[in-house]
Amino acid sequence: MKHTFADELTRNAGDSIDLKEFAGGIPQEMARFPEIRIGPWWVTTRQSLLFLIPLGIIGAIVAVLTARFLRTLPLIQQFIAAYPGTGSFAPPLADGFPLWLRACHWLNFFLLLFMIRSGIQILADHPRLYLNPGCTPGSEWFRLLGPVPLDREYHAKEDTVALPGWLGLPGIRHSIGLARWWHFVFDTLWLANGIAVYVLLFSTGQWRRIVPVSFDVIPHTISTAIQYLSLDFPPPSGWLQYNGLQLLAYFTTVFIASPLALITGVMQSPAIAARLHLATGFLNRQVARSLHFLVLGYFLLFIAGHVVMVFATDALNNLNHMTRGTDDSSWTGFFVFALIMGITAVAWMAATPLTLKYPRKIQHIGRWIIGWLLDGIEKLRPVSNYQEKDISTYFWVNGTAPVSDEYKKHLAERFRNYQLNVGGLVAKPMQISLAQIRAMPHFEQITSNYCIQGWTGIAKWGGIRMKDIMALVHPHPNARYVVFYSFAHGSGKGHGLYYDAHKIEHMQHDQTILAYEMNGKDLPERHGAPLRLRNELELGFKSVKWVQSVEFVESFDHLGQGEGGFNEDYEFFTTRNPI
Ligand SMILES: Nc1nc2c(c(=O)[nH]1)N[C@H]1C(S)=C(S)[C@@H](COP(=O)(O)O)O[C@H]1N2
Ligand SMILES: [Mo]
Repeated sequence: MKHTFADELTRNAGDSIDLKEFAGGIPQEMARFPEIRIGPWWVTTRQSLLFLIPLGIIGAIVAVLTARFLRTLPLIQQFIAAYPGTGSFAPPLADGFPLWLRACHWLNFFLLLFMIRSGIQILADHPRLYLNPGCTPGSEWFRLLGPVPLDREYHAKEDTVALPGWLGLPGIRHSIGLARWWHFVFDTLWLANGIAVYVLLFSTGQWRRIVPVSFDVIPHTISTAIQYLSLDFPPPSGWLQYNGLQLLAYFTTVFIASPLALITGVMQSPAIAARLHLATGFLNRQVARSLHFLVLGYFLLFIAGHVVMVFATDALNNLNHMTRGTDDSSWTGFFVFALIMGITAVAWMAATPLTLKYPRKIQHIGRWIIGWLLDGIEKLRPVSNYQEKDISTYFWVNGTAPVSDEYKKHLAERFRNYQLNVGGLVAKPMQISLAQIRAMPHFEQITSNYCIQGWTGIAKWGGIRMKDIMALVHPHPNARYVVFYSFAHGSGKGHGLYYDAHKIEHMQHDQTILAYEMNGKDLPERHGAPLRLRNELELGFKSVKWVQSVEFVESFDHLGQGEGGFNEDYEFFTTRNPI
């Protein structure tokens, strides 16, 4: 080999974030207020969601006036007398709120806050929501910035937005790597808490609070809704049984919205989608992202309504229920609540500054907590192959093309003198020309690229299997990872080459290929000519473009910052990316 590629990676570049360099030094452009597309296609307009404010106010006034009018009607009065709110659908419990329930409730609240903040940050990395798997510009139904410029090559990283640091976690542009650690670690804790709640609900009888056992829940719910809306509330009953509206709100939150959040989250995983064939149709990642976002909307509405009702109806009593587990109206519960809020506020304010100050720690703590989970999902085998008709018309681009003279020369010569280096822990290191590569067995696959940022695109890739390369070079038994080095530099100044390490097991999969064709034509420069990797189990960023060298190694600790790839080193991404 001419030189070692490891030398072209910067060592000891530090573990901090310098905004002038981070993510290529993109300026901190803020997100716009959300815009949605409304109307059928011939009159489609984009409207800022601000229109919901006057609409909400008018709607609320109309609803209250209607409910008040209804309550003057004898028929409705009889109905409310017959169905006051509580009934046989929820027989009263023997006791109030046990300690486990109160503890799980507050833990759930705490975890949700950080899941929501990091979740919005993840959205800000590709702040558009679509229903089609190709993410065609202009087809998004929701966005946090203006239209995609179509008159020039536009990179997905330019399509990120910043958020205020108190809202997003950690706020700055393209901080998705760090946001994902928060999101996934807190998701996992939330899931564990949720499983505990399910088990305890059903083993203690507390499930009767929130699961209706008879259909009279429906008239009681209608009745309670009219009573609340008329601002003449039904009598409080929450200590031993909830009224219909409360019960259904909690039931929806615990048994519908929460599982839906989990399912629509997991459906966005490249590994699971590549295993279950989810890239097209109604289960595609863009539908999952959209639903995941709508579940967030539900949670925000629920939290707002829940908090308003706690305070609008016998607040001190409610706070004692959920803090001390007593049914009285002393101020003690309020003070316990204030303490919980104080702790939460401190954590809230500290999360962004600490994340920006110690990003490497966040990455390592996150990996320590959930690394095993990612490792497990990575054991799946990709099997999905889509059809020609599924190929996306537009395909987003990420990463800046190589600027080296060497690459430019190859490009000008149409890669006639290009040679792929394959070396490291192998019995027969090789340099293989593109002509030799083209003479090897050719495979095609139509698969979806899952960018970490959220976009997807389906393309037909043609090339050679990595396992055929391995059969030629004979890796040593101690080779555990395969490192792909690009001709291109990563986005930060002086950070060296773009590279990424893959598990050697993944190189044995039939769908792990080095592609030199895209959609039946020579691979275009912007998509990685002359060769790019496709590992269908992993997020897009691991599929290195403009590959110049492949190295078999036992460990990647000595490469770059030792995290397993350019984005792992400088953008604090996960090394394992099946999700
Ligand atoms: N050398 C190099 N390879 C790269 C990148 C890059 O920045 N540099 N970006 C990655 C990312 S983030 C994604 S999602 C895919 C996108 O592939 P595409 O640009 O062909 O759509 O390429 C990956 N390969
Ligand atoms: Mo990506």
